[in-house]
Amino acid sequence: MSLSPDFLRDKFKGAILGCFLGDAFGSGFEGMDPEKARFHMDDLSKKFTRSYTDDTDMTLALAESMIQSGGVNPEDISKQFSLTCDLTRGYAIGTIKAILALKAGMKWYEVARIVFKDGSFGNGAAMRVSPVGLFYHDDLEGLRRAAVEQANITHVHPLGQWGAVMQACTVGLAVSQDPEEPFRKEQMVTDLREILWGGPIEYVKALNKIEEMVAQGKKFHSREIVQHLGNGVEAHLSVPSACYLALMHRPDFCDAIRAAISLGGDTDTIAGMVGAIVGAHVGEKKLPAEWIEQLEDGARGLSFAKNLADRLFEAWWKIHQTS
Ligand code: F2R
Ligand code: MG
Ligand code: MG
Repeated sequence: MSLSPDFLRDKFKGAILGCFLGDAFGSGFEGMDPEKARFHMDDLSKKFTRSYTDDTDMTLALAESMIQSGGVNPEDISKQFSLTCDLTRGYAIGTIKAILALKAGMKWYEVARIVFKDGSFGNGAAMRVSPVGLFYHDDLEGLRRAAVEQANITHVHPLGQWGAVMQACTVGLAVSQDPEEPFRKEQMVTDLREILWGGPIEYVKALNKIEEMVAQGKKFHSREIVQHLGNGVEAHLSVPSACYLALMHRPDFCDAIRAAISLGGDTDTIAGMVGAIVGAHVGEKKLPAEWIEQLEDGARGLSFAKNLADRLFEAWWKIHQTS
């Protein structure tokens, strides 16, 4: 499959804005139980400025560093985190402490066990990883390495690392797919299984469950999705749900985000991950304009994010034109 450079650029923008949209529209529901989240679903059609949280904040920081470095460089990423991450944007404790330590001058390889001695299995490394999925979409082995390397700054627990691998890979596979061609969900699960080979059993079990659910051909109710795949802040209880929802609901972006929010729990993060995957599949032009116009602008808002996605594509293109 060969996609035109213009379409690939549109897909890079689709993934970054898709994450921004899912995060900003999902954040008002974070921590609700599924029934309450579904009850408030009409709030999505109200119009007001929607702010982003840590999910987008870290995604933008990671993309910025990758543009500067031409790929993943943990030392540079940690500098970027300490420079631009805004800890007032709903960060969780493990990542807050790691970034504060970076700001205080500790090295990137010293900060990931400050709060949790075995490392964090939160979904923080997965929620920010879409730039890796974009940049390495044509090199899945490189993608796996890069996803773990960027995770290691804050999330050295295998569940945290491999959650980032699963999310990055799903974004990467979505970039490579032509949305005009028939979408083979089963093939996507097979590809994911291959890349997650050797990882924690939790992801193998989740993929088996996703395969079983996909094979039934119906869209499961949110209650069943939570029961089978989770809606938590833990990477292994949120990344599989995001992956399943994106597989089942693409190419309808709004439908996919609504389904993610209706799970309750970690809604900004699951919707952000779903948004990145579906956005990578369909591209920016297919994202809902009436939702995009509600996103906050300003120093690191909508215009900044669009420009950054463009520059990430340029950085990728520069390497691929000359290789
Ligand atoms: N922080 C939140 N939500 C809280 C409410 C925010 C509020 N609305 C506000 O505005 O202030 N959301 C964000 O955090 C999640 C990503 O978390 P991350 O970056 O992985 O952080 P952390 O602390 O490393 O892990 C999250 C929690 O998971 C549990 N945990 C992780 N590893 C553990 C271990 N080894 N042992 C025990 N527990 C572990 C802890 O409860 C961590 O705090 C996203 O939802 C993002 O949106
Ligand atoms: Mg958040
Ligand atoms: Mg969250």
